[in-house]
Parts: sequence; structure tokens; C-alpha cells
Amino acid sequence: MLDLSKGKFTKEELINILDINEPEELQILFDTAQSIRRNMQGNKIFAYGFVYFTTFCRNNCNFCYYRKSNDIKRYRKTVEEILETSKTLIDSGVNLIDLTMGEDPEYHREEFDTVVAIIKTIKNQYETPVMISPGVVDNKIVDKLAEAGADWYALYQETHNRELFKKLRHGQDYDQRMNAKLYAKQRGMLIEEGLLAGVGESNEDIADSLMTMGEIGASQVRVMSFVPQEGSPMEKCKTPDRLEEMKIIALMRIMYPHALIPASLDVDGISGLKDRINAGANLITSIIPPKSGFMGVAQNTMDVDEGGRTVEEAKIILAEMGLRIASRDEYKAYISE
Ligand code: SAM
Ligand code: MD0
Ligand code: SF4
Repeated sequence: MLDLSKGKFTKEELINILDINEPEELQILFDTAQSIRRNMQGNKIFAYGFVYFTTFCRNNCNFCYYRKSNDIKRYRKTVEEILETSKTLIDSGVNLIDLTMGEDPEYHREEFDTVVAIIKTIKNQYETPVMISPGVVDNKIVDKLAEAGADWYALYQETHNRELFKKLRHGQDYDQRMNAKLYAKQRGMLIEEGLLAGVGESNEDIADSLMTMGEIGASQVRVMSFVPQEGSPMEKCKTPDRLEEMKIIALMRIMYPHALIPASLDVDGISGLKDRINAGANLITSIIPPKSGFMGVAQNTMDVDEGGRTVEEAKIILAEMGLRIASRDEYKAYISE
């Protein structure tokens, strides 16, 4: 019978677990992950507000809707709009604001001064933790973001197979992306690492990613199923079966009991929440206020204006599962453990 209790696996063992398809074995995998989550944090689930404040980008990632060459409507929100949306999210009960951007040349030109001011307001006036997802920035900018008080630097490698990376993040440097997050960690920020499922990776690649996440000391780890985007080179590629994402979530939970692991509403909307929590996720991400004009990434509009991506909606589903959203103080305590 499948023994997952040790929590440490060789690469071969990880590959074997990723190969599981027997219903009873899958149930053991998900039950083990869930019981670890409950042991760590009882009935609490964390929640992040998502503020995608500029959709301009200098890069051409093959999987992304916002890639430079895609002829789409873009926006760059004002400071007032960004702060207003952040405040709305905080008042609705999120634990953190994830300030996310395309690699917008305009912000690079002004060396992130506006972003620094926004981080300071959310931290000092709204007393709320901040994650910054700016793409790759140089060390000098990381210094500024850390000094402004950003708690987290999120930067997903997507894969730890260099050949596959080259195909996905065409024209970008693997080491530069990796080193940016290592430097942020060295500067005392918490870091999030992530991978994409369904982009041509093998189980061996996934096992490598799972191990690397631990080696680099990521405190938050994620997987998102690839969602095809109109107008992008991968438009015709299929979205993968969600079982793959669920297995990866469960394995991340078992390997890294204290990690924050997102159930992202950005893949299947609010209807995807329950399965991800049941696989061992402990954090709801991509909460976006309805009618705010802010977008998601993989699902740029799904459930947003309908009010589906809200703390309120999530609470209803969690209550049915005997779970609840954590308070901001509970979240702050958890990340300082
Ligand atoms: N521009 C920054 C960057 O790339 O690091 C931050 C935001 S970026 C839009 C955030 C992440 O969204 C990407 O790293 C990728 O993992 C995910 N993503 C983008 N397009 C996706 C898609 N089509 N399907 C699933 N995830 C996607
Ligand atoms: C999410 N749409 O949490 C967001 C995004 C960026 N740090 C996060 C991918 O699913
Ligand atoms: Fe730009 Fe990020 Fe999209 Fe890549 S994933 S094209 S860096 S917004």
C-alpha cells in the first residue's frame, strides 16, 4: 500500500506517486494532504486579493494572453484606482494584497518609485501584508521593494527544465529569473515559486520542480493548469486534465506541511475552489472585486463581474466544508512562524 507518511521522497518515488491513477490510492494521497493541512492550521483558510495593476508587458511568453505581441486592450491603473481596489479587498476580508504587473517598461523607466509608494500605503496605512509580482527586476529594485516593506516576492519559473523554459518564456534567461528570487530571499523577503501543468512537461520535470521548490526555500508554492489564450502561440494547445494539478497540490502539501499553497480562482473560477482545498491547498488566491475593471491572468474575466471571485462567495463554499477564512492577524502570525 502507498506510504506517504515520511513526507520525504526520492525523485523516483515522486514520479511513481505522480503516476497513480487507482481511485483508492488517489484517495490516500488527498486524505493525507488534507489531514496535514488540518494539523497545521485547523479549519482556517487564507485569502489573497489580486490587483493586476498594469497589463502592459515587454515579454512574449508563449502561454500568456498579455504577451507583448498580442493585440489586445490593455490598461495601466492610476495610484488612486489601485489603492481604492486594495482597500475594497481588505475591507472584504482578504489577508494580503498581491500587487501584480506585466513587465511594464513604464514602471521600469521610473525605477518602481510609484510601486514603492503603493506598497508603503498598503503596509503602513492599511496595515496589510503585501506580495509583489513584478516579473524579473534587478537587485537594486528588489532592494527598494524590500525596504518599502513588501513581505513576498512572487516569481514563477513555470518549469525547472531549461529546454522547456526556453520554449515557454522565449527570449528570457532562466538564471536571471531564478537569481532574482534567490536575491529577494537573501534580502529577507518570503518567496513564491510556481509551475505550470499541461505545457509539455514530463513527470520527471514535475518531480524536479517539486524538489527545487524546497531547495530554494520557497514559503509559498503553486501549480496552475495551463489555460489556452486567444491570439497566443499556444492558443490551440489543450488545457490539461485537472487531476494532474490536484496531485501536484497534494504532493506539495505532503512535502512542505507549512507552505502556503494556492487554490487559484484564476484557473476554473469559484467552481474550482473545493477540489483544490480538498487536495491540500490552504490559500485562496485571485480574489478580484466585481466591476472594478481589474482583470485576472489565466481566466481574465471568468466570475469577476458576476461577483464569484469574492471572499463572500468563498465563505459560503468553505462553510459547507467546515472551514473559514482566517483573520489578517492569524495570517500575520502564520507567516512569522
Ligand atoms: N508578469 C509577471 C510574471 O510573469 O512573473 C507576473 C504576472 S504573470 C501574468 C503570473 C503568472 O500567471 C505566470 O507566471 C504564469 O504562471 C501564470 N499564467 C500566465 N498565463 C497563464 C495561462 N495561460 N494559464 C495558466 N497560468 C498562466
Ligand atoms: C493568482 N491570478 O493568484 C493570480 C496570479 C500572481 N502572483 C498570481 C497568477 O492566481
Ligand atoms: Fe508578461 Fe508575465 Fe505574461 Fe510573461 S507571464 S507575457 S512576463 S505578463
